[in-house]
Amino acid sequence: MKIRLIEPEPPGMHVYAKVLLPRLGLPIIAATLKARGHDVLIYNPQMAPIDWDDVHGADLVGLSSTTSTTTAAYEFADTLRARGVPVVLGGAHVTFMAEEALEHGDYVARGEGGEQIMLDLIDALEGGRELEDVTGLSFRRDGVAVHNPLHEPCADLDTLPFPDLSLIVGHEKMGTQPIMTSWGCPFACNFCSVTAMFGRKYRFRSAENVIAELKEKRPRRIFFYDDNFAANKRRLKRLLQMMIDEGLAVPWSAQVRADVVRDRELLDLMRRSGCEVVYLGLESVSQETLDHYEKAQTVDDIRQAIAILHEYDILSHGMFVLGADTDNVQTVRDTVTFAIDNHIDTVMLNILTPLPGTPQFAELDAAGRIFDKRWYLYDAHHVVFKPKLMTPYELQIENVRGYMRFYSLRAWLRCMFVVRSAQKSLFHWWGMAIIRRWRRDERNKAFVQALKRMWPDPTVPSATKGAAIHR
Ligand code: B12
Ligand code: SF4
Repeated sequence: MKIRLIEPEPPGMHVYAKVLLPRLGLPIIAATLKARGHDVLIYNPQMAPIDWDDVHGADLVGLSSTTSTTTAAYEFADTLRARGVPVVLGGAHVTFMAEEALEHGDYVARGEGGEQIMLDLIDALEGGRELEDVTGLSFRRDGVAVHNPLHEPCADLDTLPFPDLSLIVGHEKMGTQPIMTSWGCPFACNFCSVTAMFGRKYRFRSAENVIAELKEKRPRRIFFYDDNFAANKRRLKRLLQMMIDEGLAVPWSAQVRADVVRDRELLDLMRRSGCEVVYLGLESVSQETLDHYEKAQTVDDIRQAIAILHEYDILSHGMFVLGADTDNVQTVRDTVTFAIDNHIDTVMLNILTPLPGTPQFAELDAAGRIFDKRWYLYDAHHVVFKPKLMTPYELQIENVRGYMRFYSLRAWLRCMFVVRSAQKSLFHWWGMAIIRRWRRDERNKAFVQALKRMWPDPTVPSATKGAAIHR
């Protein structure tokens, strides 16, 4: 069968807008389908334009999206369906919004196990089984939505094929190789959809299996996609030691929690195996907010983590989430001051974004506090809900001001001439450019003005005021 897979481009200007990092769902699916003899290619418009003539000739098109890219995925699905090309949608957003997705695609793959769902769906389309027997699939039968039970979580990740990135058209442009060594996360932060999607049970590939992938791909630089790379420190130490022993140590980065610094032996191995940057889910510098997010982390943990990482010459990228019910304007300002004072190397000041499938979404939606459901705005750069202790407009402008303050010209000059770190200077330059372009963008200007019109008076508690912009 001729199958084409597409991951739409993220909308608008974003810190990660130009980062060539595909999600690994489609490359795993593509590897599986290719092994069964199917003609399969992946389009990722960030790497190369979509060849629509090619896609229109496919027997089946698979679209993968997150919440912010789902608007584009739906547009593609509408066009393809109008031409009679069968479409299946998958990914985190449609898993939790299957009824909505069925208005655009013929089928929806929910949860994990996308590779098996595709094989079973193809079998069903070829008459080998009923659609009702495709685990994890949603579809319409006589106009009525049918949601089959979900797949069991994959018990042995070593059984999955290595993601085949070479099937992405334009993959040669990728400098950093994405590698995922574990799925799921033992924590349960209430704004995060990882545990709803992949569960709280932390599952990992064997070190041998990861080493085999590294030997096959020989990456020059790695981004370990794990949600929490150091959730099991013993297994990570073994993996890193093997990377060193096998001559596979290359510059790498990964997402970890602040608690990674509690183990000096691990930090030493991280550095020796090539760790350059860690992405720290710091979330907040207000203890009240950290507790509200159920983060199981203290402000002191954060302070200590950054200082210790610097001792090991590892850059820290601090990811914050702003806009909790316990946050006010001052909290946002304090966060930026904290980041500057503690020399966090780079930051992301994510605006709290209620992602479908999370407890946060359920709570805010039930309270009628989500005023904008244009999904392309769900990129953590736009306020789409009513915060409790400030207006949406205040949160939005404080966020932009916070970025401007952190990524200031003065800070960049300091990186260049005082800290003298080429890498840090480059990241700062990038941060400065992005936030300025974000502000200049006409759609963003209009969005901010609309918030200002709706919530002109900051003294009125926002959770009780304002109507929906768009549904
Ligand atoms: C790597 C990563 C990134 C990278 C690259 C992301 C990219 N290209 O989109 C970077 C760092 C750039 C990034 C940025 C962001 N990310 Co991110 N990211 C991830 C991460 C850690 C791994 C993605 C991955 O490869 N997963 C592994 C593969 C196997 O999973 P998968 O692609 O979902 O595929 C499985 C199923 O979904 C299904 N499937 C998927 N597609 C399809 C299609 C078909 C046809 C079928 C049948 C099945 C199927 O099959 C697969 C399993 O078998 C995930 C967390 C996670 N564990 O997934 C978050 C995640 C995707 N990110 C998320 C978010 C919110 C963001 C940001 C908006 C905010 C932020 N955290 O900075 C930005 C957005 C950037 C932008 N420009 O839009 C959310 C998305 C949730 C949602 N509902 O949309 C996630 C799930 C994490 C979370 N906190 O909940 N991210
Ligand atoms: S934010 Fe990070 S630590 Fe919290 S549940 Fe999500 S992946 Fe786990």
